[in-house]
Amino acid sequence: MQFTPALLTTLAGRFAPVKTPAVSTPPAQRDPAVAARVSGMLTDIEKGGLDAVLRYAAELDGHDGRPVELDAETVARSGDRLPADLRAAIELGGERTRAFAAAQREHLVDFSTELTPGLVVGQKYVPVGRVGAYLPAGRFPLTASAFMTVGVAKVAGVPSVVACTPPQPHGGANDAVLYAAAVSGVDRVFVLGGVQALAAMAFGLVGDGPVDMLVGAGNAFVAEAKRQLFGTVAIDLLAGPSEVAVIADETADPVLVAADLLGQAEHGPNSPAALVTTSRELAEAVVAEVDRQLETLATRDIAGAAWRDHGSVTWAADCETAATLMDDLAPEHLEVLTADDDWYHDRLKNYGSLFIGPWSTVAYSDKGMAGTNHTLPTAGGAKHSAGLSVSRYLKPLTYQRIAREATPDLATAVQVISDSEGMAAHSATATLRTARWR
Ligand code: HSO
Ligand code: ZN
Repeated sequence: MQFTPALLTTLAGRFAPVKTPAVSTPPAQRDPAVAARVSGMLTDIEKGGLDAVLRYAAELDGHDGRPVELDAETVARSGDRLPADLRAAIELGGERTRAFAAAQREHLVDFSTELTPGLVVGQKYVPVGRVGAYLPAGRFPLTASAFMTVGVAKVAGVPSVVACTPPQPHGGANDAVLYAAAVSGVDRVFVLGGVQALAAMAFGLVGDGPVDMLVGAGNAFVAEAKRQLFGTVAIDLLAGPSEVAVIADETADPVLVAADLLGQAEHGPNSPAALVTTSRELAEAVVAEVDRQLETLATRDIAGAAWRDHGSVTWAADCETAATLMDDLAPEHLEVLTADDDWYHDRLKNYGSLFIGPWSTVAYSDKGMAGTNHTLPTAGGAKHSAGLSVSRYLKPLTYQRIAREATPDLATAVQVISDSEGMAAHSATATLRTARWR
């Protein structure tokens, strides 16, 4: 996350860097080597079918020849293999995510309206038919991902939701990920990882037929596979390294601010974390506090590298400058800890999801307990897109029911435009109706 140079010129004198990232260029979003490798794999799999999928699974993930589909019993009973408190937490997250998605669904209403006498047009929401969810389980399993992808698709009414999740060292799936998928209502689960998993779902080599949409985050290869399959299928979004940003003033607690910055820096060494603050004292306190917390953090190797290379602290002269800077970053997650959080809520335009006040922390949403979706745009994508939500699985299909009485209004204008374009057949569809209406 870096500020646009032109913006910084405009704001000259109204901001000052307090801690800058050690790495000044953002990590490459499109690595040609990754793109070429993924393209080769997709072509192989499209030609070679399931055999090619299994060959890649053996080569890359040590697949041992067992069936890749888990039987329904293994999925349904996955919770039995978990500690009771984890099982309960997963059930709670699944239910919260479902409840928020259901509330969103209620606000998507079918409607029709009569634009002019006899011209009735409308829209109705219809779910896509088949969704393929990728449930990552790499460095960290990200248990809640299934709520966001599988669970929300089910709330939208998607009839078939299949999931792929990479094999663990024992050859099977991660049980917590599996149970999250089970409580989310998954229809079928396959133990397949990476590009071969996405290709298998997109080409219909596993599941109930080719999926219409691929969702879920993964590593750079998974993101590249989604990019290349886009068009053949729809995708949710292309997620890069997870990000966090915080706007804080002199009323914020530096201990909480530092903890929340490290909370996402932990995702990986490329994860950006940015603080913009109107208080120089808070800026200094947070820089010191991050270093202090890193000393004892179990994941300090990752979070510390991320903070050093991609962490930033910026002082802003006033709240308007802070908001302008933050809208330029357009972070995936944004926390506001200030004396006037509502002002920021009104003013800010670019973020994946907003966390208002010191009691709202990103991890609550990350783990599904806030109910909101954690599949959110990164790398500035919040300037043009929102995160995954129930609406993404629903197509607003339009229709028109036009009565005889509306003919003069429509046909004459359509005839004139069609004739001016030289499109005689279009024109005829209108003139024929005018003749019959008379
Ligand atoms: N921050 C990730 C989601 C997540 N983090 C789940 C931890 N668990 C993408 O928003
Ligand atoms: Zn996270």
